[in-house]
Amino acid sequence: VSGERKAKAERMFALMDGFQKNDPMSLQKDILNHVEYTVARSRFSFDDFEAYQGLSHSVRDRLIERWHDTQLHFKREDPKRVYFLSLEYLMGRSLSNSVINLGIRDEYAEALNELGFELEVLAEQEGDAALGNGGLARLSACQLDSLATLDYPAWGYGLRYQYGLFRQLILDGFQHEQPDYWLNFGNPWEIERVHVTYPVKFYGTVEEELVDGRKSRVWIPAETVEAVAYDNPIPGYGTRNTITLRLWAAKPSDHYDMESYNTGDYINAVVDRQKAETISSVLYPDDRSHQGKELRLKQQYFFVSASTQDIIRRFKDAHDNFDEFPQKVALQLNDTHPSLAIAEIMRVLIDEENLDWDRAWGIVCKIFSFTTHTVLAEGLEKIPVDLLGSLLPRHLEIIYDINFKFMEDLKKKVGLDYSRLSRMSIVEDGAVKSIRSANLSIVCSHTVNGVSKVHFELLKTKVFKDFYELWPEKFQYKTNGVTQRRWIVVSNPSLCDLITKWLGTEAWIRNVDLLTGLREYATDAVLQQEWKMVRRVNKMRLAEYIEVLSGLKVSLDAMFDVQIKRIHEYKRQLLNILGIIHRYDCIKNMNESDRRKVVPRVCIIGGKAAPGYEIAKKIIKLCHVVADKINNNSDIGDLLKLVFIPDYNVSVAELVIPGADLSQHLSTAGHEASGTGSMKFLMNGCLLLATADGSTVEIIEEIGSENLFLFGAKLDEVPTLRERGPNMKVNLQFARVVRMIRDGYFGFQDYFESLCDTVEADKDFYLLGSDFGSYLEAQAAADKAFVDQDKWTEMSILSAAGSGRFSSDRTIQEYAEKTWGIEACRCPF
Ligand code: Z2T
Repeated sequence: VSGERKAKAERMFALMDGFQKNDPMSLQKDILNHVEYTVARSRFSFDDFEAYQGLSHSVRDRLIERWHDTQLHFKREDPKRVYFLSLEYLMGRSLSNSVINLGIRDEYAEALNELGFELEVLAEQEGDAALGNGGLARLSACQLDSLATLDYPAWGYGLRYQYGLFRQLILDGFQHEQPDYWLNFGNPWEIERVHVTYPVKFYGTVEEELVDGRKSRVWIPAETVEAVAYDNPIPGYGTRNTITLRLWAAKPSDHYDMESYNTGDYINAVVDRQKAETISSVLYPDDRSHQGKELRLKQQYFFVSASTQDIIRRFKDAHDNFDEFPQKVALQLNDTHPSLAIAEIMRVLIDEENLDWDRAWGIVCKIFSFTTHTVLAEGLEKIPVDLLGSLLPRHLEIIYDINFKFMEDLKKKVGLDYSRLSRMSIVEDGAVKSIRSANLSIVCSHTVNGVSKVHFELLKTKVFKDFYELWPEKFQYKTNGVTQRRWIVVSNPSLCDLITKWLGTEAWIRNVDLLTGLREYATDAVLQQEWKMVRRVNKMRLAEYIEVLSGLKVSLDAMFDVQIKRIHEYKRQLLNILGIIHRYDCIKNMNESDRRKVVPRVCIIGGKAAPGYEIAKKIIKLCHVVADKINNNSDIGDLLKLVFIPDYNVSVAELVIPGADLSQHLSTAGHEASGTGSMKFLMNGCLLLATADGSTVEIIEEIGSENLFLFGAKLDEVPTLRERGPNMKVNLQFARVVRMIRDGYFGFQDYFESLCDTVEADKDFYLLGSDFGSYLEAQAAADKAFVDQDKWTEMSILSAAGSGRFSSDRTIQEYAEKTWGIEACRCPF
């Protein structure tokens, strides 16, 4: 048999042309073939979108080739693997990133030119894959890029939502949500795996049964849904390694509810079956707190069950003793969203693989690591016990058992300190009895990671204080990072070329620490000149975008001042807008000679509000009414403009970030766990105006406080400022701008009342009032610095030069070494 198989393999190999060729001529042929046969358009007549389709299929072929080789290599080597479990990924577009990571961008660009197309133009045809909300989801995408680039044997698992994050439509200044049915135009970057499917079960009961003379608990589920795998190849840069992001879609199961077929109600039975697909149909658009929704819980378990079945199947392909599981498998929980995986692995090991509790528990405790992304209490997930008990009765039992044993252990260690015991319990006995996902994750993981130094301090002293005191060795942090491939090479090609030219090497694209080499040229007049040119061209692109969006013409000499991120009270977009109103008010009251000294600004704000978050939606409307007032005032002219960029997403970020002079990161100290937007701006040489929160504290360690504009209350001042209550010395300027809104200066007087209430002296939880003075000072310092363009450029160069530590390559390497215990497994060329 083996001789026969070998002969067959040789015959197959002979039929292959060898590897795909990447010279421009072969690429052209290939693109045209895909236009003709895959897209089924005539090669003599196709438009930009069809050209994009042909092109992306040709790129896809090249991805698949490397992906096969990588997967085969992993299989042969059988290294310890890491499985990254995340309910959200914000991948954005794939075309440019893929051709760059494959190392054939120039070849494709040349091939397309001869066909009369431009790579950059075709890349714009692609829609964003927006299967996530914000920072957490984009972080997952950056980390996949680093996992592939650093040759780690890694898999990403996620859900293939049919509707990604809603599109934001602004009508009359109000946010409206539109469904993002992103698969409408096809998705060339995924490979449907019709044979990689797993049944996922729900509901039913748990019964006591005798199995081999032993009493055991058996779950008898009532409903089955099928999970189908869609594989998305993730290419590394400067390596052949191409890893997998496997996304699950829900399909009706073949064994679904056979009974109703015999009752004669065929049509309704089919319609009912189809409901299975709703599980993976839509992404929840709240970036914090999803509380107690059955569909959400179903999504989480559907995801967890399919992924763990796949992981266990892969393990069993090569091993038959589960005690080896921890040597071969690391499971990373991206926040608590996939934390049901803990109970699921326990259940499979005990109920299906017949391990006893202690052996199963010993394994589970060695494989899970958990990263938490928030400091806000409302960000901590809770699952109502009633809901869990009805959807997953056996899992609830297992979680109760874990908790029982944990509580018994804890009593031995801390005694009968009931308030502590109840704080640490996995089960919360409140008005609604519920499971605390974070407690479950901490108890069952070997490592708990924070996402920045500040976040780590807060975890130890506040959020998870009790747990830290019990298990200090479990707690670590890995400062977040972003991938320089997407955030410089893809999105800012001219800066990329400039950096390569001055460093004399492209090596920084894989080793971003080399960027420090720019420091010695920070005052070099030639570099400064070239740096300014690159920045100006990027500002021009952004200005064109703004004009197309809003009809507004903005001056390239103005400072482009940007705040883009999800809209949240703690992120304080309101502080930004109040600052803009103040600036407007000042300019209006100036005499001619003072006006000449004003540094012109274009203020740019963008971001989505969760659909049910009323205050956030009011902030968006406020931004629009203020913009109307300012932009249409001839007294103000080019001195101040305000633009709201609608439908902020990854591809908009790629355009906006390279064109920003100044970016704002205004969270009240102690509220932004990390913040990764600031890192992208930093890499692109944009200066930051920020509070001492999250990642900013570590950015200062790298570039020095003289190279950014820091303001606001410090972490340790926040509690006292809050306790002090109504501030007696309310900042007069602050009171004045809030009053302007209250008095109806911008219209919509009643509508903004509740928004203004949130910052009244006795309610101002996020301390806008107390930080306002210091905010204005920082803004004035930024104005002053901008006047000296050479100095500004030096600061800009030093920002980019100091951004190396904020590469996700560094983050992932730390995870691999200190948390997962995995090693690189590089596919030979
Ligand atoms: C999210 O994007 C973040 C935290 C969450 O906590 C949820 C979501 Cl959707 C549950 C963000 C943090 O706010 C941000 O500071 C951090 O940089 C990012 O995660 C990645 O760690």
